Amino acid sequence: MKLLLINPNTTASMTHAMAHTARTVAAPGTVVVGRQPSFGPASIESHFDEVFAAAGVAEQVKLAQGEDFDAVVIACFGDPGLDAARELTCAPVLGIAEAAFHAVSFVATGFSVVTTMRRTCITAERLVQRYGFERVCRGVHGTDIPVLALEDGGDAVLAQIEAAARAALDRDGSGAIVLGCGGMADLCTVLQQRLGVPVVDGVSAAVKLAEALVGLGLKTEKRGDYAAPLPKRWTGWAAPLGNADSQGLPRTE
Ligand code: 2AL
Repeated sequence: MKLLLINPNTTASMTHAMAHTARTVAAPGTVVVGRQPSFGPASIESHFDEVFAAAGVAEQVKLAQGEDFDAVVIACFGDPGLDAARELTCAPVLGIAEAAFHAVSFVATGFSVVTTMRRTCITAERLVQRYGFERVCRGVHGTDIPVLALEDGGDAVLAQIEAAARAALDRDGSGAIVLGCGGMADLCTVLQQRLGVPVVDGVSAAVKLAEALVGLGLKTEKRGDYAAPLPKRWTGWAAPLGNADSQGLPRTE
């Protein structure tokens, strides 16, 4: 199967790192293509960042129409543009927060999220509510590590996340950790070894769940609100997004 992994921020090195993690867990027959929006913020750490990231995700899903992707993964923990992406394709679309919450609830009755900037905790808390995981999520914890500091953060960043995870497990009385940023994907294995509890990276979880959904032959429904958006005139810099053929939209690999 062919899987489109969209990094909603515009940092190409982070796209490559997450695509690498995705390929590590993917089944032998799964081809992972990593892309990011042609515009928008280098990292997503505010509501303002997030609205443009959501538009960038929609841009890339629209641009990929006709490429026959079997599944799409939105690899930012705020799941920006998830519903819009589902309108634009029949393939299953998974956000990494949603995928991580589902995966961890199979192996623990209570989990804690460890994320980046404290100001982004509200985004994860709202997603917990939106997806109905309030009874399983025992807490969301910020570390105030900027998203881009995760790249080449080395032992100091790893140690900070490990310490935050240990504190979260104690304080929340939870049995598992969810990593609250796509940029933490490559830390999952070592953290699981060190902490001795299940540690879920949403990128890996989303890839494996996407493979399962494709294996089940499930596609995004088109009878209801996930039907394609109605054609209409668009203006300004976003005008190409309104074109049926997506002309004028740059693809960024
Ligand atoms: C994220 C993420 O996963 N990627 C990004 O740029 N911002 N979310 C987060 N909570 O740090």
